[in-house]
Amino acid sequence: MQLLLTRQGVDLQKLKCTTLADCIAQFIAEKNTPAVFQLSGGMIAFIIDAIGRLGKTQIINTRHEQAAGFAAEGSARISRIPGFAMGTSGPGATNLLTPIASSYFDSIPVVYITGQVNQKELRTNLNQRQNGFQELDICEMAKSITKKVYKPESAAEVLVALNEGWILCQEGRQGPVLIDIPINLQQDFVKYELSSVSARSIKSKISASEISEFRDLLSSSKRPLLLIGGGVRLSNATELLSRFISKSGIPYVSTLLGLDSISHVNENYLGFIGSYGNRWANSAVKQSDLLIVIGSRLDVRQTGKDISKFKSGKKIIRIDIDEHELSGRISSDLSIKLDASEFLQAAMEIDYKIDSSSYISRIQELKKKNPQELEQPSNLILNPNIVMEYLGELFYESSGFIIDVGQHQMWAAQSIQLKDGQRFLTSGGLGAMGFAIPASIGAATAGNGRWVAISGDGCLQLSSAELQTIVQYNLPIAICVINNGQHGMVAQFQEENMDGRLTGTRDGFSNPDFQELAKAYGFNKISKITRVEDLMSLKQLVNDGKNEPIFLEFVVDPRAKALPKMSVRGEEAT
Ligand SMILES: Cc1ncc(C[n+]2csc(CCOP(=O)(O)OP(=O)(O)O)c2C)c(N)n1
Ligand SMILES: [Mg+2]
Repeated sequence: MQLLLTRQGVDLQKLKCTTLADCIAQFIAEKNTPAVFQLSGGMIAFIIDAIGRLGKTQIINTRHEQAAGFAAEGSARISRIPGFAMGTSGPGATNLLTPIASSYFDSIPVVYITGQVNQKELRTNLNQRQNGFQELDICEMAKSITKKVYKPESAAEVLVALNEGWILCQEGRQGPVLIDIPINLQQDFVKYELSSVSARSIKSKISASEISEFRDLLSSSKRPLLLIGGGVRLSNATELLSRFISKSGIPYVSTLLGLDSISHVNENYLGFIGSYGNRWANSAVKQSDLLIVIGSRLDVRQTGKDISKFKSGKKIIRIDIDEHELSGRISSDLSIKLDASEFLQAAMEIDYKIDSSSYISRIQELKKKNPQELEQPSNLILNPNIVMEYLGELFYESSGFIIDVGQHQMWAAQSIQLKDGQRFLTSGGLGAMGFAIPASIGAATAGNGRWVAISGDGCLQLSSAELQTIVQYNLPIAICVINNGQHGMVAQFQEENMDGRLTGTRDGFSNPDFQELAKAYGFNKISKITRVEDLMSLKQLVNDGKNEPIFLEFVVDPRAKALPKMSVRGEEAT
């Protein structure tokens, strides 16, 4: 990238100069990101205008900056190209903080760009609260939830930040960067030429001693089990993993974020683990004598609070790209700091095959005896686990499911059987309500086919304005609202810990008429299901609305719970 800054008033055409805003637009266009997601505002308007004039990158206008950020995350997860989300200074920037945290915790590369007030308006005395209108130090606020924040002071520094930030968000453990650009710089004149810089490969190799220790642990194990986390998908190692599984014969279980890294239609798949995991999957972990954890940070939701119980009777091998995770709450017998695909490539070279059939059939037997839907009370009017199983079948041909946060999230993870390659996106580390609808907008912008957004009646109300975005861009998203008339997950927590008082979750909670809401936003394919017998009726509607927005509401029994649950009274986050 070459730079020539000039003063205003020169003949730009002659010098082949443009404004910095135009350079930013050009930079983004070269990166082929599926879209820029944004909500307008004066301090970002020059950049959005430049992107619009250039006409090479789609602009998706969301109804809230938080939605723009989640959409950029959804887009990045599907396209594997960093997403771009933008907002104006002040409230636009603070509205981006939640998705910034979400993409940080779930390691998704997103470039967030905020407009900032004119440099002349910036406060010089830090004891002064604010100088310019909507002036706010977003970099200071976002520092702890980004890989890096950039506060450029000149147009040249903006271009350096763009180039560096673009690379940084993708290398090593991925994550967001933030670039805060004062409005006066956006109008500076700059000469811009295509940059040839691309992401550096910082992958390392497994050492000979690590591989031999791994081999030794494997050969002395009778019941090895792979625990698959989100890192496998992030390192694009899903194919490699499935080859390693069939070559080695090792059975596997998955975390919430690992669910779409693995095949669900394989007898070696032993289910979804964790505090709301399938009973048989947690039993598989308990019975294993060697747990090989790939790309999972093993947080409390996965292990439960009692670490010694989780570790008991087994050796643990951990593979993670981030050494800070390896030295986190769960220590291991062998820890390998490596990208999952590098590890699996090395593992493929090992001559190893185990017959796990008796271990697998013991777990499959347990699954037959305790099917997921029987975890619920028997007299439910509409059992949510049955609804989820059915949604998996109904949307068998869809590109993926995007799930919100709450009981419905756990029911989906427990009961949807994903087809190979089908995606399952959810807000893992942050657990942010309101994620699913905007993230599905990003997914549908970046990937082909039908996308299914599963939201709760509580979560939907954090993002319902984005129904307009879905209809405006005619995105092929099927919204499935699981309506139990409450913030079910927190109500469950209250029932267990607060003698059944349901303040703010069922008491004092209300919903609009979702059918009328969908109609008002212009959905044409709308349906409401209250009985299990009516589920089949959706087939026709889904077929008829193949490429258009669909809105489905499932009224499930409020007595349904996210079960089984391993918990410690009052200490586990909902
Ligand atoms: C932004 C945000 N606020 C609060 C919470 C805490 N929380 C977790 S689940 C949940 C209830 C979600 O309600 P709903 O969407 O109806 O899902 P349900 O549990 O009923 O299936 C709440 C309030 C959160 N995770 N995120
Ligand atoms: Mg609910």
